[in-house]
Amino acid sequence: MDEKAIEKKTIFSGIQPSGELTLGSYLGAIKNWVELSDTYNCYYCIVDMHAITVRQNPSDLRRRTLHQLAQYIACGLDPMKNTIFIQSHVPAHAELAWVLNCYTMFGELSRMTQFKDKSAKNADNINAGLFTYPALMAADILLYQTDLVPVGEDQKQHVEITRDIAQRFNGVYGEVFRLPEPYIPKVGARIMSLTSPENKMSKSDKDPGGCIYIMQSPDDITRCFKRAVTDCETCVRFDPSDKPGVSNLMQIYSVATGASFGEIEKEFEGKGYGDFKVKVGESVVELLRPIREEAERLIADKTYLESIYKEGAEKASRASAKILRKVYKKIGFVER
Ligand code: AQP
Repeated sequence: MDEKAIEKKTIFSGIQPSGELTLGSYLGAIKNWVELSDTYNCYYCIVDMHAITVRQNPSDLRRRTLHQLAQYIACGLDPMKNTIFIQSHVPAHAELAWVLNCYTMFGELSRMTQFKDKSAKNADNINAGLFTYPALMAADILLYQTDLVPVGEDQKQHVEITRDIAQRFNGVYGEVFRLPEPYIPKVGARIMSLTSPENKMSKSDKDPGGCIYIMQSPDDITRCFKRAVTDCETCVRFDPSDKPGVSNLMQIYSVATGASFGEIEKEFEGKGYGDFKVKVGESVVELLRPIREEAERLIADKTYLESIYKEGAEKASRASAKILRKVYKKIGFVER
């Protein structure tokens, strides 16, 4: 690592391979990660251990994990500049998570929105991992002395509980962990489903029309946008509470083209939603085309992907070993 990298602030973020990456994963997370790569010392993880809080088919999970790595790189994350790795390859995550479990309160876990949402969706499998995942997430973040965690609006609560756990631990043992801050993008922070715009666009959504996937064909993308839910007016105006469907499409168009909401309203003044939806679809097709093509090329190159995730795991293991050793010493474990 060069000296400049040591001085840079640290960023950690991750995505679960719980489904194919969506336009929401790209605009709400990865696109911003790429922009942060030059300024920060970045750890970008594929959090496969989080994914198993919901039952996964093993071969799908393995395939999606590798595809996700290829898509990270295809989206512009340079493995030479960033540490890109698979969570289960760095055992320190599981080790610190167990310790932090013992500093996390039942009451605060019960208040987590994601636990409530996921246990409602998976009523037949409300397992302990689904409940205690915030301790694993806190471990992910705190292991690297992270300064900033780029997340979508919905994930802010996770950074808050991480800070609470870190503060509790520091309160007992002194300044061990750095307190991270959430870093939320202004636009793209919450991309909604195209068919039910009151819900977030989610990888594990059962409604295929609501989601746009990074690897989806241009024809499918165009079709999904043509069917996107709008409202009974014909006016393209940004108003998320009154016009959630149109506002979501405007947000997507804005991130895809760089146009402001004012410019978009002007562009579609007096035109119907038909034109608008076609234009948004076209912008997304062009945005995703180079990413899909590059990801397809990388997916075919298994040796390259293996070299990246092995090197990433080595770098992440080296970086996290120090803090784990310190934690074990502080709590009174005998040194190995
Ligand atoms: N629709 C979205 N809009 C903005 N940001 C989003 N993110 C995900 N969906 C959107 C951001 O991506 C990061 C990683 O998320 P994750 O995969 O670890 O978990 P998630 O938020 O639970 O994503 P999904 O797609 O909804 O997964 P499932 O369906 O498995 O629960 C986060 O920074 C998130 O904000």
